[in-house]
Amino acid sequence: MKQISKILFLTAVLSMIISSCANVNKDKKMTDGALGSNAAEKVYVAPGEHDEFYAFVSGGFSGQLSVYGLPSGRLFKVIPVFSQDAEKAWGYNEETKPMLNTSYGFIPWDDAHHPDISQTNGEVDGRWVFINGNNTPRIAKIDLSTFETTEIIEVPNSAGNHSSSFVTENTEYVVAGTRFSVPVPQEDIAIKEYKGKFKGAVSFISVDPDHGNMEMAFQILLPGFNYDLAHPGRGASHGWFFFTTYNTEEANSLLEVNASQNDKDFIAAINWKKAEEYIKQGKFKTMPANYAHNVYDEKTHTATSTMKKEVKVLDPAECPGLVYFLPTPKSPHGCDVDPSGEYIVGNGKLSADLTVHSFSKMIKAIENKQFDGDAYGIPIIKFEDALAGVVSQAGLGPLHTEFDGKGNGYTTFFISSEVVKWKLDSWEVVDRKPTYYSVGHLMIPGGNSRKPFGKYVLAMNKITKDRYLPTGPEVTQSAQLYDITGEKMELLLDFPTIGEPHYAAGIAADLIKPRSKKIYKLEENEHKYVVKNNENVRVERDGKEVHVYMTMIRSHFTPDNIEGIKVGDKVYFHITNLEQDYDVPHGVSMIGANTSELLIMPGQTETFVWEPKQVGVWPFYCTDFCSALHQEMQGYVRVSPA
Ligand code: CUK
Ligand code: CUA
Repeated sequence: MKQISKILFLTAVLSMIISSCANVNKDKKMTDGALGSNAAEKVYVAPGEHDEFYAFVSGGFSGQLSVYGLPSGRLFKVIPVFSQDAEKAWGYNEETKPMLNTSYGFIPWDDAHHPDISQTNGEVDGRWVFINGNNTPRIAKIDLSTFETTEIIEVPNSAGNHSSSFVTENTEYVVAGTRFSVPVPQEDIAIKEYKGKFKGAVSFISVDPDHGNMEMAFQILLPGFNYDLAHPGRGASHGWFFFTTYNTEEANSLLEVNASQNDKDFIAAINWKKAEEYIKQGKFKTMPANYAHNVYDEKTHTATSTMKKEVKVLDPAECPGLVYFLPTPKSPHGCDVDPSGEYIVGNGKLSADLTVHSFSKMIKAIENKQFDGDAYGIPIIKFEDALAGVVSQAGLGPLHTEFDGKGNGYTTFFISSEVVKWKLDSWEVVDRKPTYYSVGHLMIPGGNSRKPFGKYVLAMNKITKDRYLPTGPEVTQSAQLYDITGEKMELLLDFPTIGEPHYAAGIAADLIKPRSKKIYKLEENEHKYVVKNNENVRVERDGKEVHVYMTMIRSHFTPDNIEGIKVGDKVYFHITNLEQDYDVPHGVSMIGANTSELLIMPGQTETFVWEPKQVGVWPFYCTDFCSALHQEMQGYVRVSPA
């Protein structure tokens, strides 16, 4: 009986999807009419003026993070994180290659989903933004004084690093979770042995409050469910972390009949302060684990990769009070905590309702030991005992919720393609607006914190269809900006995004701007191959290896005529940009070098490798139009027979 109603429900869902695609043109007319007359004025940022907010939008399968201004939707920068980027030589030059090292070798790609900005006292502080790589599990940190990726840590015992990267309210930890449970440690076993044998791990990566240095503090080994999304507690619930799960059936094949049988899956509530106590008491196991920890050092302008060998692991069955399960209907996806920390919203993606759990009721139920059995020794709290309320019949296919700090929640509905505004405490729906089309995440700047800037919501859509000029079979994905200052939301703007925008993090520009207009000081440059003036430029040979110590300044290279290079040599060009003015980079590129060009910032040193294959005289030149004499910025290398 349960099976049949499940199948009927899915059929209904599928027909909704099909009909929503068929309604594309009808919907479009609706939006044209629905656009407020002063929408243009509200997003217009006059030439020379600055946007009010930064938005960091994940690039999904592009592996990058892009930086937009809001409300204008202007794209400022694409930060390469889990990708090679020819524009910045990221992953091409000798300095940054180690950043993409993993226990599987050099992996210059990943699938980046969830950025989250560091917080102090529960408010976004604009120091760092973290983002997860899903595929080869990693967490990266981007320094918001340089907008460069400065640290990447691999996550062992994990696969499909999806419920990541979210920070606690003083950035004590950035947290990662596994989507795919796997054998831990990995072993060669039959896949149908999944149930009971496969495990999920959630990872608490500590962040040093002064310098941001990350470290794998500990992992908690959980039953073999899929840990999909996560959110930290805040305020009263600070010290807890919440993860949605699906496939609590522990099916090894997620055909609908296998994995969606249970009417309710769980939100795992993890008491990480308790975990810290258990770690202090030595209640952990040390497990062997291979994972890379890569750090970019600003002084030496160079990354180093270290391979780590073990990790501390806690087992909830041996640590009472560490983990509880909150039953949550219909395969929950998003897991969102409101600014007060009292409400935990679980969005069942096969549901029309949102389930809101109460943190204080959960604590009471724990104190009174009102449990409904356990799963692998983890107590299950009775659904009704922690329930705060239900936002019912709100739409179809709820995914994610954000908050405006004024008592409202905003939830995306993928299947019915809309953003729905509802009231905390009364749980009534007060507004809904269509998205174009099939929205995934949404973002209110500061929406993950105790103090959201409740002015705009940005919806990130999975399907674009007819919204832009067509560009062949591949159509750009898009974001849409809504004004949420009034009772009703108002659609203001569409803008295209890069890759697939899964999630974004936003912050008032004033919290970042003052620190980010920095330059690298030449006198502080400790690169191994720096030259700080033209007296020290030179070419040094060590067997077949040649090191060229070169400088660049408007508008010439020194030296610019290099001889004595032979076919079969491996030539390292170490080039220092001697400029000390803001915004005067120079580029360099060499014919036949497959290492991309280098774009070198004032005061910085970078290195590329060239392995000449043919005798002759070969030019190199500056790739960045730097002065009226940019076209004069060139040189030659003479290559003689071996
Ligand atoms: S997401 Cu990663 S599948 Cu809803 Cu956070 Cu798009
Ligand atoms: Cu330097 Cu163009």
